[in-house]
Amino acid sequence: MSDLFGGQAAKPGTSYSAADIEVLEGLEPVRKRPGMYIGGTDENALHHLASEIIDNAMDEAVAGHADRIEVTLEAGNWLVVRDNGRGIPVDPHPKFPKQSALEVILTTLHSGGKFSGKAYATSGGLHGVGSSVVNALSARMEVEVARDRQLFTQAYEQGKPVTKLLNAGAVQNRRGTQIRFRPDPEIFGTKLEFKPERLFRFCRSKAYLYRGVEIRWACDPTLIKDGAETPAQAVLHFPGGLSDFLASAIEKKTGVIPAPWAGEASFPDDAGRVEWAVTWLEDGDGFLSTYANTIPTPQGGTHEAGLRNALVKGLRAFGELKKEKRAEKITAEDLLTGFAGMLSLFIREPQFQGQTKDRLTSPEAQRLVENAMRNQFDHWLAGDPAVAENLLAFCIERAEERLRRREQKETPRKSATRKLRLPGKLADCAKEGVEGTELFLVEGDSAGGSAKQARNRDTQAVLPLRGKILNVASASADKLRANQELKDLVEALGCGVGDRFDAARLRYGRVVIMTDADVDGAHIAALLMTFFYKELPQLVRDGRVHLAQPPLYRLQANGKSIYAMDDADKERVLKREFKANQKVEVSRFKGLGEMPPALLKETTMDPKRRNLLRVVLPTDERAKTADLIEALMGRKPELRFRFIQDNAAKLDVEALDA
Ligand code: 28G
Repeated sequence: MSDLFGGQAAKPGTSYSAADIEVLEGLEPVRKRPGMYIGGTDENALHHLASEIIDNAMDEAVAGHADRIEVTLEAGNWLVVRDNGRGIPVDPHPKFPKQSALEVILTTLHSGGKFSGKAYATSGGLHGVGSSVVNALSARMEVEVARDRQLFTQAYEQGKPVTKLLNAGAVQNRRGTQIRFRPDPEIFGTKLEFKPERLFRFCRSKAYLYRGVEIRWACDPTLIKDGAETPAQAVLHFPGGLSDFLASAIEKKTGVIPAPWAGEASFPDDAGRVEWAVTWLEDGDGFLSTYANTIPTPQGGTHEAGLRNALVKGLRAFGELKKEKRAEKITAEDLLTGFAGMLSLFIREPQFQGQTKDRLTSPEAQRLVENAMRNQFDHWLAGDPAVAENLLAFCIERAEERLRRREQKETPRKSATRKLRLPGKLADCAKEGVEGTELFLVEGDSAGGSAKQARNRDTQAVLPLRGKILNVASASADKLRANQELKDLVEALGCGVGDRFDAARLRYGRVVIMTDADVDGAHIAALLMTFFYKELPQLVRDGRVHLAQPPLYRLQANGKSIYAMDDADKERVLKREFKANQKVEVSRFKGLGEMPPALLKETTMDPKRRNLLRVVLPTDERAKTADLIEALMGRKPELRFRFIQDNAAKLDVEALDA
């Protein structure tokens, strides 16, 4: 064997045959060439030791035998990992009756896989294989096994037993394995130490990936340098699993769909299961993190291919159903732009490629994942067609963008002369042309985020404007032109202002001013109306400028909810819609940004259900104009608000049947 596999001496006192070769090798090659086993001797390699041991404990949990793992970092670079699983068997090993199974596991190298090009996989059935490597590279390792109400202990140094397997007596409420070890400074040098934040993050991601486990983290407080980031103690348990993980990863970024799509499925014949949580982000970079038996697979692999196929095929089929021909263009690339997703696969013996194990190669994974996800994706798309159509439009947009880019590369400079410049904050609609399209002007990024989620992205574009725009009534033309928010607005509209106004270049059929239902919102609406009135009167004359009417109150009683625009409206609704003695719950919306997107859509943006007001020029234009400007720009915001309300009812705006 030594001659066959790297010149190692065979383990003394053992007889071997070809069939035994895989399990017979001692640990000498690990200490001689650590890089071959843990990828080097640097900080990453050091942390590899921790992940091997924690992964073994995770294996025991994922297999359903443990539900708690404790990870403790002690001063002096000691790491302690304990699980409440079955405990590594301690009975004599069938092949080497003089040694316990525990000792064989901790002192022999499963080398066959290594040299045949497969990784020595830890997680996924090859229980305890990595722990011998860790043992070999540890100055000392102390193992405790609680099994059959007995506690067993044994210690090793540099991979060699320094005590016998000892029976430490009876234990009542304990079962499982504990491994306490200190990496060998002869291998890693005297300066390298475990980093609390790295270990903590690792533990947290494991807890997210397997909701069936609780990980108790503890760390000697003197080791923590970044106090705020890494706690000295934590109980990590996430019943929401991947959904929680995704939510923590995307933080508050706006999704194209109102909530991530999450699901799980078990494969037939006990072949394992898959979990996922995915969404698409309005802006910012996406990511796709995949795992097999909680091991990260940054290079993807067969499970990832399954996810891609399920999503592309599912979305294209949905497009076909909706008679949307453009859906045919969608590729996986379009779907994964802005995509934020996690996929976690559990199968019995996952195969990984290469020593770094960062790609899954198990061929069956693709079909299993694709079938499970495709089935549920179809249901999900059918379950909420409005959301699905939005997603479809988003992906079509990406596909057309990609095709446009390619075309531009292929026909250089031809069409570049009349290139359209659009503001970065604009979330444009997919549909081109004026017919049926709308531009919503909203105040601030928060309301902008809600509006982007609530819109129909095929026909509705959103432009968030920051803060109060310039007071248009008093600003000079130069100052007007220099104002970034107004510049963005004009750019988005495409039609130019003043002498350069060209109605033919207008990019939307309607402009909708959508501000909060409060005094500040009314002021901004007034400023914008004045801007249109002064700088783009043609749009007003053509009846293209509108006011949205977001509700200020929700009135609820006995499962009935009605929305009210303002205080007066609230009183009216209370009288008209509810009985005098009825207890009505009244909630006030703080602003559009606080409103759930579904509600914003339902009450304010959905053409089928909203009430838009159209801004029109006063009938007696000359007489009213001065009044209008005066009232809009007066000192008291209340006055402006009243003006808008009054005129919404009477002169300057008229109700519109959308
Ligand atoms: C604390 C830190 C890391 C572990 C177990 C449990 C078993 C085991 C580990 O068996 C040998 C080879 C295949 C069965 C399995 C116990 C079956 C029955 C185990 C760990 C025997 C390895 N009873 N828990 N290894 N197998 N935890 N935690 O390493 O045939 S390793």
